[in-house]
Amino acid sequence: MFDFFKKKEENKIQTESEKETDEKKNFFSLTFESLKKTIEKTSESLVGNIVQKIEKEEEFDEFILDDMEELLIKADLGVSTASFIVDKLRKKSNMKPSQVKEYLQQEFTNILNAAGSTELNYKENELNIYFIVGVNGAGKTTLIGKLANRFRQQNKKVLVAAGDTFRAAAEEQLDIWSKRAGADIVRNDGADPASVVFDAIKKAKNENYDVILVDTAGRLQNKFNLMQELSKIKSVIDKNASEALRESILVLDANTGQNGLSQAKVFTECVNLTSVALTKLDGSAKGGIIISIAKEMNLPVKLIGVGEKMEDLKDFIPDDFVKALFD
Ligand SMILES: Nc1nc2c(ncn2[C@@H]2O[C@H](COP(=O)(O)OP(=O)(O)O)[C@@H](O)[C@H]2O)c(=O)[nH]1
Ligand SMILES: [Mg+2]
Repeated sequence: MFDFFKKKEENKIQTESEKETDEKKNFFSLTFESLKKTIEKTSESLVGNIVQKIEKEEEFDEFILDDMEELLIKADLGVSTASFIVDKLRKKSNMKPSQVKEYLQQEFTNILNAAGSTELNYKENELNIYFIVGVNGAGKTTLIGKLANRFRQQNKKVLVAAGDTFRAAAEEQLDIWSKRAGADIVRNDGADPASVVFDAIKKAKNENYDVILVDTAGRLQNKFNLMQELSKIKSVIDKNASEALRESILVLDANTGQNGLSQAKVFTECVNLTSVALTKLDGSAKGGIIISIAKEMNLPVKLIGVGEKMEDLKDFIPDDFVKALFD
């Protein structure tokens, strides 16, 4: 009798903590159903089309393997990742086309896991600096607004550094996002971005901030200047906050696919990137790029943008992503 009640009590506690996990999941990561919906089109091009076509064949011959490689490239996996996957398959002489789905699922999982932990770096009671880079329009400023909101929800003290000083409108936009999120901002219209970051570090240290989010410009038209600007910001952080935890995030628009990826390679030259945030995954058919980023840039995708609203930033969880792709 007593045991019975005890058990019931335990069950109740478990259910409440499960509920809490679910609520957290809604805020930080997508539920399985919404993830499935978000990557519906990607799943169709990356899995549906390929599996449907290959699965019904008798044996893997060169013709079918070539076909499969082409379909993978079309689904934005990129030439080198597609041929890596197909070459490996070519060597597995006992594999049948009916197993193509399991094979792809396993390969995608392996590639994503090999790119490293997808958890956003954060250290309690330290200064955490997020250095956000990427081409114009990729979604940097929006990402900063969403990240500011996320850290504020966790009661962190957040400072935003307006390092895109080229367009006044850019700082205005950042100002609006920061206020909405309840974060403070350091801006100095028209000033050198590196000096804005310098001021932000000083303020953050004096006033005990937990987080600095550094916004930057992304004008690829003047590549040399942009790279110099970013290198300068990087050395300001190196010199003035070497002890801070740093995450350097490349922001990529999912819809730009392979083209975006090759553009983005210039950023690896001057910023020590630690991760990628893939934006505009909502409705995109080109989400296959995630596999390509992991394989070719050897960087984990840590965050995904799934809409224009403040809460539309989610953690990227490889196992969930692959499961939803193949479901
Ligand atoms: N649908 C969708 N739109 C987004 C997402 N992230 C950013 N955007 C939109 O993309 C456009 C460019 O974003 P912005 O942050 O200004 O890019 P930046 O030039 O890199 O700073 C804006 O219209 C944003 O609303 C996303 O995850 N989903
Ligand atoms: Mg911007």
